[in-house]
Amino acid sequence: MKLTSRSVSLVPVVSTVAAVALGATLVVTATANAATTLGAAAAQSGRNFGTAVAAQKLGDSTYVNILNTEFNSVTAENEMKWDATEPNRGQFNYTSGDRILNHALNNGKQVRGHALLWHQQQPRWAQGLSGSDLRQAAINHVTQVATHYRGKIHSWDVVNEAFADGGSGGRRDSNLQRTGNDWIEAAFRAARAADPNAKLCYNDYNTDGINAKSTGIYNMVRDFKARGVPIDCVGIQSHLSNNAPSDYQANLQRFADLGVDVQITELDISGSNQANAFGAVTRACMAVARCTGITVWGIRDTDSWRTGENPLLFTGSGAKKPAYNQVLDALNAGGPGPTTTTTTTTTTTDPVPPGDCTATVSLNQWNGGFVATVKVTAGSSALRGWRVTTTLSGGTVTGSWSANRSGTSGTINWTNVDYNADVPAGQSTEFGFQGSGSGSGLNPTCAAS
Ligand code: 9MR
Repeated sequence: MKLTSRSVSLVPVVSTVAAVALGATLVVTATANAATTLGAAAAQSGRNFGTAVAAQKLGDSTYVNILNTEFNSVTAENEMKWDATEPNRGQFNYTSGDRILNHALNNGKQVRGHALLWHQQQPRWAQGLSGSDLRQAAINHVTQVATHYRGKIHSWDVVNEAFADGGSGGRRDSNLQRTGNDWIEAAFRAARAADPNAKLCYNDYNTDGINAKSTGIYNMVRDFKARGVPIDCVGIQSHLSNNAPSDYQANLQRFADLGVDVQITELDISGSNQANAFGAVTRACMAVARCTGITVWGIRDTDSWRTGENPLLFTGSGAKKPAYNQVLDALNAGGPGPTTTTTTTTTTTDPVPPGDCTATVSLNQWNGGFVATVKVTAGSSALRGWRVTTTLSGGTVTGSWSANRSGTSGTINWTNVDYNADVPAGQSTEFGFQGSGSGSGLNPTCAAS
């Protein structure tokens, strides 16, 4: 017998470790301990503290020193956006995004991916598209970029800023919105299929308190959870002036209560009350067990997009500001950490004859295109390879992931790739594909191979 378990990152100071039994949940309680950097202080409760990073600043030694010392998470400020990663349709450029990613990973930091779909910073070619052509291009973009970064991104902002400001609580008009209200869930399904281990977030601004916009998003997340649309986290950007709203913590908590993580994703605060406000925001996150991290939107005041407002934690010359000390103290004061869980799975190394399997499909169809996610589930014994057959009545497959395929229309055979051949008894793996036209009639069947 061999035991396999998913890796789990434990907080450095552990006071209580519950006994672990097969199939049990490991609950780790963290005790706060005075740490001297933001990242280390946040890590005491299992959280991260990150910053937005601009690739062109990675040659600036003051910048890089602070980055490497203080932060344990990194978000690319612009380099993973649509205009940067797909400047021409179907031609991808990951040079700057990879530079940030590699710097982060080589220095032991997590990476937040930002942002797969957004109405801003679209390449010119996408701005000129509409309808099913745009939908197809957008879903392909999600699939390609999430596949490129597969396994390396902690959390993706899958969709950014899709809700309207003001009192409507509804969606913002945009070329993406005009492809149909289901564009957000189509994006989340495609992202999940392309990178099953990344946490998938919806990210927005002016959502810091309980207001019409944040309530619109809250209702969408509740609906997604109810219908099984894959969503793991909500990003509250938190571009603030002087104060967080008084119901900031309550707003974080109501999202957490839906069963998603909450992340503060783009924090910056202008005004004379800046230091206190930074402290208050940090304490609010620490008080919400599922508030798993805080990212500030730049390192020094001179790095900020809010020119002249000095809304960050370090001065232009790299000195720590009073706001820095408030944040550090709040992180060190602790709070309920995110509950750390691990799932322990038993497999056997004994030779097992190939078992039966079943395949089910989840189809996301819109006018002119579709994304299909196929779940392959092993029967009473493990699979050592599998083959799924689908039949498309009319559509054409234009892209696929996590499986080899025999063709693009009619009856298609799909076989495992190297990393998903082995499926333990009773467990599942997924592959997916997108296409133009109708995805109806797929009727997947599965056989061990
Ligand atoms: O900080 C980013 C700035 O360098 C870009 O010019 C700008 C383009 O729209 O985007 C800024 O970052 C935004 C982020 O991607 C999404 N939320 C709002 C941020 C500030 O505008």
